Amino acid sequence: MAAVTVAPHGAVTVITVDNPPVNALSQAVREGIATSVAAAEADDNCEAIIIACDGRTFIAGADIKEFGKPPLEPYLPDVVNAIEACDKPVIAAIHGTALGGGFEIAMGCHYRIAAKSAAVGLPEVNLGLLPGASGTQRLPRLTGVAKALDMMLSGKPVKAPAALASGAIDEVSEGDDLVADALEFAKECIERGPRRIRDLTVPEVDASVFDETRKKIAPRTRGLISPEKIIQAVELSTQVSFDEGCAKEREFFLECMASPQSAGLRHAFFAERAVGKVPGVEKDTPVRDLNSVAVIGAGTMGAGIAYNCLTSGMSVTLTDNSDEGLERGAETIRKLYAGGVERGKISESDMKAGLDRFATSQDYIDLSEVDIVIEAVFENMAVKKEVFGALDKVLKPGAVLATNTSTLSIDEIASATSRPEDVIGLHFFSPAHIMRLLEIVKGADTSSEIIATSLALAKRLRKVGVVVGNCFGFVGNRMLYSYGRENQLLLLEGAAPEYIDKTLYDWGMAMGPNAVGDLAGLDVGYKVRQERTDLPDDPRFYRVADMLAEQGRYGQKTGKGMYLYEDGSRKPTPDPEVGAMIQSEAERLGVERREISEEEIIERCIYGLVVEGARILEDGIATRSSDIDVVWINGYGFPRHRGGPMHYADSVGLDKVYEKVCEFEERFGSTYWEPPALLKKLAASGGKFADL
Ligand code: 3H9
Repeated sequence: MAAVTVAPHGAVTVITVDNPPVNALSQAVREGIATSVAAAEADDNCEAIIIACDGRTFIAGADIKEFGKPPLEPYLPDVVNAIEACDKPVIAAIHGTALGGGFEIAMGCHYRIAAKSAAVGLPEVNLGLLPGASGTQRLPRLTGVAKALDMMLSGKPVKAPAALASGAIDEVSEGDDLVADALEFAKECIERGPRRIRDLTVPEVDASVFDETRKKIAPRTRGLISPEKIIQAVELSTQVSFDEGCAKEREFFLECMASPQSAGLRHAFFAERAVGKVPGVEKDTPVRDLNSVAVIGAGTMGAGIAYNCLTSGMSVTLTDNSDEGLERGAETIRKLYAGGVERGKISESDMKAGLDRFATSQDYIDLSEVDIVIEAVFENMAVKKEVFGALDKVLKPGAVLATNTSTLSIDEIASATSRPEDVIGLHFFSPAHIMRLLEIVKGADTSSEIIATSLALAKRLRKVGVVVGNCFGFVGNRMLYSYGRENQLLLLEGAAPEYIDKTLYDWGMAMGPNAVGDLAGLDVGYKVRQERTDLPDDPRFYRVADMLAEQGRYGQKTGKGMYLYEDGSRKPTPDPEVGAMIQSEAERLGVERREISEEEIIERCIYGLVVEGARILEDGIATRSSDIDVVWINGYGFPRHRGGPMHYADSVGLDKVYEKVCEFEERFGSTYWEPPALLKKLAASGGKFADL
């Protein structure tokens, strides 16, 4: 089937793109559009041209799979320019989403009509790029600078009615038949003749808008190249000719495309789409209907999960073993809703409908008809087994039994029930209604139907679900132990908490590990370590965190932990007392203190992650290395533009990583740094984790 087909409709030629799944601009599509437009232009019977798409969407952009490979003619900017140069009116008929190069094709057209449900956008920034087919020069001419900057820097698509109001499109189709409406609109366009965006001037704007925008976006674009390039390109649209602006845009685009940042972001894009493909879980695996959920445990996590389910349209029963706990949980949910309404994220009526679907109970008997339970009680095996044993007695057949444990064995929890095939881990990350990651932990007996159902639930909750195997800490927390271990050792060896935090923050982590510890509560990890029987025989292991927890310094919640938090503030202030405590503990343990470079901090913490990630792959706990990347980007604040720890290691080169790990083994011993066989093998063969 040809990717582009042509059909005459009286005096109008309709060019239709059909390149599933999202009509990306592959070479065949570019060529098909270019030759079809040229043929229609040469056709004496044709008075106007419509470019439309089959399938679920208008063109969703350049074909990202072609990026990084040698470019093939015809190039997209040339195709867009050829459309615009056509002497017959060309109209884009947009349904679904016209994104990136797709919207640039639409802006090459002389007119744009969109279905009411459609959206247009330039999301290249999410891939570390800027629009590269003259979008930075055309959009400001259509909408003005401020709107254009907003669309390109946020990457967010704009719905048809708002796009119409801003001038990005010319007409909204209210009916069910977009092409029929486009044919009608074409009559008007024939009267008006071609309207070329290149001939428009950018509306006047105060030049200060560019610096103001830089300041506004700085906190969320830390270390990124492409947002600055977008601002520069749009600024040029107000200063130089259209063609000069396009030439500069091309230069910026190629620079961004060649950057490791764009490679990391593109990797993250495909990695997040690969997680849905789980070996043994076929596409047609039946998925259970989940409309009602019971959340067991009304603490911060339980309330967050309940709120997340409510805002996704489910009915929720929250349970707790104390009246007080239940009331606190319900209050948290009411406050989250009120906050959402105040910020304009939720309407009053959605809040009311959500709270109408919300109930509390202290009796498991009330849960007999729910479709799924998510347990979020205290992290203790005996308690969890008791809860699951009791739930097993009351839940209807077919109900999903999920635990939010962050470390404990799913199989042991499942053993407390008569239906281990229905038991699964759903590991949410705090705050549960915000963090995008859902680690889906399959036990030895978990059925593929329950895994498929959990993946569908993740989507419904607007999360990325990653299916992982059952071991202590699964993927995320198992690796966190290695990362945290190196942080803790570095503290004893002489690096101050704020120095380590700043170094890793500047490298791109959302927060430094010591600030994270204080936020999560140092008592939490302390209690988990107390329960573990498999920890290394090393008095330095998490010694600083244990020492602080033993002194009741739990972090933000007690006003002091690794840092001080004065007068209820959440801003960490270095505490000289902690410095002195660490120093005397290091002396007691005979740890030599020294100057530590930023490079060493980064290499020890990040390669600590990579080494554990390689072991996780060896053990078959993660399906593919990119799944590990998705876990760390979405659950642990790993910089997305570095593509996740395994992609980062691939980009450094596994031979170099291996060499460094061997050096650390020499310096610090084999307990933590013995290179995994997989790393050694890949390093020797010039391979990558991504090739596995
Ligand atoms: C660009 O255009 C640069 C230009 O300015 C200049 C060039 C010179 N290419 O997300 P889904 C695949 S940069 C190739 O699950 P949804 C995706 O991998 C581009 N493949 O569906 C998946 O494959 P699989 C600017 C693509 O309905 C399948 O399609 N455009 C592309 O949830 C379904 O994807 C963008 O950044 C692509 N461009 O969401 C848009 N897009 O089934 C990126 C998707 O094998 N795309 N695939 O796993 C999206 O945002 C969403 O895919 C979309 C649909 C909203 C379109």
